[in-house]
Amino acid sequence: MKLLILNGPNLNMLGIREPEIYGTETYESLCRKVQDYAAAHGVEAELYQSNHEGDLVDKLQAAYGNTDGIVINAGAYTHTSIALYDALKAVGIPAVEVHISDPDAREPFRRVSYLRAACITAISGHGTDGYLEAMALLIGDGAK
Ligand code: CA2
Repeated sequence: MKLLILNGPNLNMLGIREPEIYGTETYESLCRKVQDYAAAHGVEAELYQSNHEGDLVDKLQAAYGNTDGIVINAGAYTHTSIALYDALKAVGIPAVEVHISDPDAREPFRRVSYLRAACITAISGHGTDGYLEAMALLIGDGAK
């Protein structure tokens, strides 16, 4: 089984600023955590981060036909991107939306997600553990 873990703009800044919102873990340690979890569950995980909307669309399209599940934290594009919604619908791969913080408890403009309707579910406010919860859901073993 192959999973794509897609991260959008500014998530490469994890652990560098705003630790009160996003915690102290860096993007590199998130990658390690995801890879360790994948190895422990016998699945392949590819991680990709981009600050560019079109790159994220390209990566989703490239997953078509070779990927079994997608974990997507599209960052601020969550709240703006019809292109990412269309790409998720186009590839038709089961996807889970993840947010480290709880966008619903923050500024009103974060309460809209364009991606939610193209995903099985959304996991928010569980820190980086949310990525593992999303992987567990896609793997189907309910493990954490
Ligand atoms: O809570 C999340 O995971 C978000 O997707 C993060 C996005 C934000 O726009 C969404 O509303 C919620 C922002 C990612 C920015 O990450 C930073 C990390 C460290 C320092 C500054 C930004």
